[in-house]
Amino acid sequence: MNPTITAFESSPDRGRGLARDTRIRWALEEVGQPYEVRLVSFKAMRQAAHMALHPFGQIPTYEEGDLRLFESGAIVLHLAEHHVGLLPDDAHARMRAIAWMFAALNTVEPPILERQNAKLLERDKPWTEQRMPAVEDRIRDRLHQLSNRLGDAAWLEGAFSAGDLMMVSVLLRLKASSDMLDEYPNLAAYVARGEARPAYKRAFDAQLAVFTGQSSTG
Ligand SMILES: N[C@@H](CCC(=O)N[C@@H](CS)C(=O)NCC(=O)O)C(=O)O
Repeated sequence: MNPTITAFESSPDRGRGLARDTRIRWALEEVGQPYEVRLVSFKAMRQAAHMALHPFGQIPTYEEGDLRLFESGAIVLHLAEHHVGLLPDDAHARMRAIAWMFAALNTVEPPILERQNAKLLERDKPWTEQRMPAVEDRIRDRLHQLSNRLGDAAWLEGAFSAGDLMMVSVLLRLKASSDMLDEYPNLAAYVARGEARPAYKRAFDAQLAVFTGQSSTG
């Protein structure tokens, strides 16, 4: 039986790939694991059946046999641990790739989300315009440091890993709403390399198909 993930029935980003089911689909595509998708409405996300799967009433979730998971990082890590292709064999290299997953979610994504929330949820507040330069500087600090670390390498730790999958996913959120990434050509190229991966393209197309109504296979 294939694993089942949840995704928005009606994605607020209109299929631009920013909802976090995209990163799960991408990981599934990278490892060649077919999957099912259960689409959920905002109403259903708050109902008991979904809340039992996800304590915060969000997507994505992941069901495989009697395993139930939430949090995109935990789901991608589970997939990477149980399939070949997203984590190196060497124990230290493997942990470094996992550290990059945490860095993406815990160090790079928060300032990007702060900006997004300010733009989307607080744009009418008097303080938003005033504090935006500081919010964007916090993103630039992280981009600058990440850019220095990546240098002219293709990926963060040797071969493409779950760490890159997560970092590219997080940077795509910034790319969708700002030109800031273009200030760091090696990061812009890094993200483009991620987007060019056939597995990413399949994942993107599958989530877009939910919005356009075209059939897709997971
Ligand atoms: N930290 C969680 C965040 C999950 C999350 O924010 N999901 C969004 C979609 S990308 C969601 O369900 N938003 C609707 C809501 O919070 O009501 C993860 O990485 O899975």
